Amino acid sequence: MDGVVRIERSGRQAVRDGDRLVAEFDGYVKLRPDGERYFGCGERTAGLEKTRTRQVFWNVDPPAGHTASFNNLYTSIPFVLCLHEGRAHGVFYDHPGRVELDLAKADPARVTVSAADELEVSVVLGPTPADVLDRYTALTGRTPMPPLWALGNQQSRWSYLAADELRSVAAEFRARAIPCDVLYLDIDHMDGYRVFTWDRERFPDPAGLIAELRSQGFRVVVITDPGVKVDESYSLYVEGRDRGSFVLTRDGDEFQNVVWPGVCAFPDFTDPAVREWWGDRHAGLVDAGVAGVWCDMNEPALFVPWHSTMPEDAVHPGGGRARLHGEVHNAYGSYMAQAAREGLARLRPDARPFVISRAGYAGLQRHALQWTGDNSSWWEHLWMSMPQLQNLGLSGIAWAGVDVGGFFGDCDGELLARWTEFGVFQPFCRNHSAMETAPQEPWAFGEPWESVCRDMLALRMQLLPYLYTAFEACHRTGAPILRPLLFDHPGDPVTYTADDEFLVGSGLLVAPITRPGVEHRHVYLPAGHWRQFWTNELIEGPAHVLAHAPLGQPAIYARCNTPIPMWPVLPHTAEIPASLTWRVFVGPGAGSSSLYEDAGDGYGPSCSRTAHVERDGELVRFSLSARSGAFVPPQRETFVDFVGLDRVRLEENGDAVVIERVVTTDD
Ligand code: MIG
Repeated sequence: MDGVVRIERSGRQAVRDGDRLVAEFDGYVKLRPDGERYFGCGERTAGLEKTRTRQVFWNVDPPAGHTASFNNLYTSIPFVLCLHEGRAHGVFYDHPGRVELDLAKADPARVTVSAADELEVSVVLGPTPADVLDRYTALTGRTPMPPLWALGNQQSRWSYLAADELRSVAAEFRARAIPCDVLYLDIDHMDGYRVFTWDRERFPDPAGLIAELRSQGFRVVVITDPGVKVDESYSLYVEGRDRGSFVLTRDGDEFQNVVWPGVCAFPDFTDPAVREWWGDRHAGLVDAGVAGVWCDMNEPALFVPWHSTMPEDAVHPGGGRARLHGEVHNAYGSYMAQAAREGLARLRPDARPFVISRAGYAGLQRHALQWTGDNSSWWEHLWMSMPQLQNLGLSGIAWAGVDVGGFFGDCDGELLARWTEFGVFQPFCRNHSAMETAPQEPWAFGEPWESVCRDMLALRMQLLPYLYTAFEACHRTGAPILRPLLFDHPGDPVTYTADDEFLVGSGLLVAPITRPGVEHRHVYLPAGHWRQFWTNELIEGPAHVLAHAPLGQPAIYARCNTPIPMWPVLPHTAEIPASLTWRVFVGPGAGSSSLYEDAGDGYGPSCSRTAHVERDGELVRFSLSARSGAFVPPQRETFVDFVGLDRVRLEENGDAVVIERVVTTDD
């Protein structure tokens, strides 16, 4: 593949990009030039930078309370983004079994890899991080375009226990005017935890309930687990056994272990025929109107011993080429997500599938979004979410999010409010919490916290055209949506450690507060002109600033002259916005951004436009290119909001428009 260079198992090898030396290898040992720095490595609890660390790639369901000392969690993406003298390249250590990397920890001059079985090592050329991600996702797969509703706010709980409880959660969102698009049903909606079934006492009429919620603008997503209850009266088990669809022990018996339903068998998702069977078994959920599925426990997680996974000598018959579990372990979760996605695509061909997965391997982004599992309602975990998502984004998993408010432990009002200030900028924005913890819906702690959550979720709704456009760019080029500053500023080493702030697209920089009782924090603004989102204060980067971020006004900075397309606040995404506003933070120089639109689901036509802003002395010129593409957005008013100056209604019909304004302020 273009721009991807395979490394040989032995011998000296120099990787070049034209005349430039990119990397040198001695077999699979990467020779580290002085000053080279490492990032990526997927889902990690510690900071952004991975230089001089050891990384383990082996999917587990880790014990509660992930700390910085945890290494491997639920997914494994053995991909390293390397930066040296402002230029980037990637190294992909492709093997779905256990992989360990020593990123110049043992020896500052070497990066070494160990893996039990054959692996393929490839260098992905840059020279920018954007080039690397483009090539890496061309190799491992792109994030599909999500349905628009999946960008809306989502609410979950382990568990909403009955139909009426779900109805009342839905009613609270609408009564309190807090935007929400999606509600979740966790494992208690099932009959004795049997996947693809319903507990008919708690949910007597799933289709009726889902239709009713749909009429109020909610979609319903349900959980699925890989463990299939061993039960002669459960058709999924009997079918799977009779078809030989389950993983075996080394002696050829059905491999069994305990999960939620009791003793279970586990589908061999490495077998395409098993994936097809499993995918088709989503028919009942689809018929009931379920909008998407949530694949949990797919490391796979087992209860005996507690928090263990499948033994490495379990056998995946694989539909022909049998493999030991140890050889394919990290891919098990991806294969389950693939089965779900392909099943949903077959069952509902006109809709974009929605699959969320906890476990997976490099390339998971083709099949599912990833949420980062069981975090805790701790300030430390709010902080941790930032590098975690930034590293996932640098590893191809751009569509991701952590449980807003934290999963384990009791959240409180201030933590939820601050977490929501951060959470609305996640590509996947879902509040979820564990059984027996304090309720954590946006209104759970009363005022002033509820209003902060409402305002922030309203801001997310306003930003959806901007976010959707970033998703489309990601889908096309692999560019992360929530990204570290270094993605856009690789020549600035200060950004390499700035992991408690991040960019959303390239137009917005967000620096959340992650400590209680604190209203100020340090923010680094890289080169360029920035404006404080709430006060419009102009700051020229690079600069270290002390941001004042009282509750409800998190530190957000807009890159000047990068117009942000915004909607009015809607209760959910099925409502048609009556207007589109280009919010322009005017500053010296020029800039541009774009707007991508389509029907929000399906595979029909799309359209896009580019907005360009230029400041020329006292004049600021805003120009919008003609609409290109066949999609025609619904009738609406268009405004240009020159923040701090003037809000103008734009007469336009899809043709190119230019407007000019005189800037009266000094800055
Ligand atoms: O053993 O389905 O990470 O989000 O609520 C726990 C119950 C199983 C773990 C998931 C979590 C979910 C929970 N699950």
